[in-house]
Amino acid sequence: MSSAPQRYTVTAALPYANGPVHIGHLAGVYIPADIYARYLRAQQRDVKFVCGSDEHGVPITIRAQKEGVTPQQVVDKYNAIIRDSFQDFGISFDIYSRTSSKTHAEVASGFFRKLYEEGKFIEQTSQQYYDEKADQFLADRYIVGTCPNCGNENAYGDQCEKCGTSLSPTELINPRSMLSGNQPVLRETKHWYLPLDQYEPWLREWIVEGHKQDWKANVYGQCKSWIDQGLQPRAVTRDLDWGVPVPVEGAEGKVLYVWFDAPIGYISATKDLLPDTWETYWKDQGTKLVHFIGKDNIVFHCIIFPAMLKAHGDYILPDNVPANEFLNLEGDKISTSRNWAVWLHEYLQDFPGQADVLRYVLCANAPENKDNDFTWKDFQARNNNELVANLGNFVNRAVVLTHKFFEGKVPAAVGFTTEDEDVLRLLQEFPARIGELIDNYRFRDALNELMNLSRLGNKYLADMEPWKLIKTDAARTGTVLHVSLQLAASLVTLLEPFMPTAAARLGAMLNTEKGTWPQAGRPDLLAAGHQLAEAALLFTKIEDATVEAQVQKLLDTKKANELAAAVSAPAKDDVSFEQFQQMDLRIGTIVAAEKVAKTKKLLKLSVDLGFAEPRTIVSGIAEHFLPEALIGQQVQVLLNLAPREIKGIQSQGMLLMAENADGSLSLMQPSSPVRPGSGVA
Ligand code: B3M
Ligand code: ZN
Repeated sequence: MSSAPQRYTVTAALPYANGPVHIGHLAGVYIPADIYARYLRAQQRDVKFVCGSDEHGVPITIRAQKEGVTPQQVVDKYNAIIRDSFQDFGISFDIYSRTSSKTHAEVASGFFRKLYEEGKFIEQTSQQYYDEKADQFLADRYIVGTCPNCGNENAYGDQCEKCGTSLSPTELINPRSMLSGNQPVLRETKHWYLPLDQYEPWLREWIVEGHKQDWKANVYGQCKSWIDQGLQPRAVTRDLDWGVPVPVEGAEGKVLYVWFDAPIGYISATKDLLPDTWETYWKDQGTKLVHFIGKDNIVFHCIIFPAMLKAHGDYILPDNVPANEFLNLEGDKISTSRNWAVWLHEYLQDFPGQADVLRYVLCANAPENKDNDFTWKDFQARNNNELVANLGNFVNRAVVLTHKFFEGKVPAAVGFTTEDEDVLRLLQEFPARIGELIDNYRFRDALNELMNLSRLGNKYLADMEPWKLIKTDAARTGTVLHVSLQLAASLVTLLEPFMPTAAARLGAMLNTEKGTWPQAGRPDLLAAGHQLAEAALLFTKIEDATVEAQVQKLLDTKKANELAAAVSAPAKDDVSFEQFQQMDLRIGTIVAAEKVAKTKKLLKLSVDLGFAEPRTIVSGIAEHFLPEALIGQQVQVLLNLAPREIKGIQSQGMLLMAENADGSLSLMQPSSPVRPGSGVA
């Protein structure tokens, strides 16, 4: 791009107000979007950063049903939680709106009506799934079944979350209702469709030919494969009672499809923010529109919403949609239903005041081009080795030494050596280099460059050794600290998009404010004689015990999930009392145990059952118990199981074990020892 756009509209996906937000949301969408918006502001560009809660659709009504409350109560509750989390993590929206707002209802129905009146929809009556027990049509997520593409048994009626394919309910194999679990029936209903097939040639030209170079490969690839598969008309209305009512005659009981109204939410949020001038941010060709989203939203933002905007005719189109891939947690897919997540509000309870550390780690490890894994070990290592040992250490040394040797006043520079000049020259290159990476949505690389600046500072201090130099040359020491403090002052501005709180604290320490992006990198940001404030640590070390507690929390979650998932095996057929009495159940004491050679699972046991000789029993428990740990233990035995030969050994009976959900085994023992051979009845 040759010249900068006149203004920017930056959007971040509207989170469903059906649950709190977690690190996956932050890493995928909100941190990159926030870095971008803050950077543009530092460049003094005209930018509006808009977001809000997505409060319609089946995700909300299903949650309400689960919690036994109304949809309105659900969205009120989670909108507040989400809004607070974003604020606590410094996500600097110019507005955080809600799709339940009055403005949104007007904008969304106005949008629909215009398309309706201009004949841009097709009206179609079709057979759709209906739950006769619940007396309701089953839209989108009310219907689950097997994905025809990947075999996932819990694919939704609108999308398979496993493979990302967008589906229509009738494509599901073995469909079942989320409301009753029943198999639904087909019933006739009328809906309005956006004929995406008609937009296919245009989409091909706009994306496949027009954005091959500048859209991320993961985004471009998904779009191309969509278009190559051929686009179908897509219903934009639903039989539901929660949402924006369809504003035309004969549409009673129908609402706009949530994916029709939600992206319009970006427009209504802008209108809420700027009632008089919002249109320039959506209709003026000088505006650059950028959508930050996760990869599961690509089709909606790159194909469907642009087709809606195009059909409408008045709007600009997204210039870029820098979608991220997914962040996993400790090797497993993040999942709300399995509680496999680090929730933002919980993180802040455990790490108060450390939002920036998470911002840093999630950006440094962002799933920009492929799925990535968050681990607590990596979190700790990045904090301790990068934030504390590199960035924190550099600014701390510069400020502390200035206090120690120069009463906290920036010393004057008295003649630069080539080393000083090199550092100052390199410093001046950083803003443009970091900025270019951000302009190209390469936030990880940009952050790494930023850290290179403090690495440069650390190396300079280590080479110059001002703590030694002071003994022989105070003036030269002053120059070294002068140079170091210029680097630190630049960091106030350059750090701000990534870690706004740390940047503000650094600014307070240096008694200076952040400047504009182009000003950063100047070698004279702090004048000689400028008084610094007290030194304070920007970051603190995270101890092993702290992250181990987080890992333990996840292990507990895993255990709880396994137990919850374990359903008791169905009961077997009845037996008569006589049949039961035929079984000779006894308590025995294990007197010898050894592994059966060349097997993994088998132990050969000698069990004292009160007879003259112990009985030999072969049991498949070698993976669960050490032989020596079994000796002396009492166990329950089925004595009269017909003898069998196992690996050449006569086994005369069977040990009875309790089997846990996770497959582990426990011995069945009397609560106090009994005489070997005692009967069980
Ligand atoms: N609420 C889906 C999601 O939270 C959806 C995004 C809407 S963006 C217009 O992933
Ligand atoms: Zn699938």
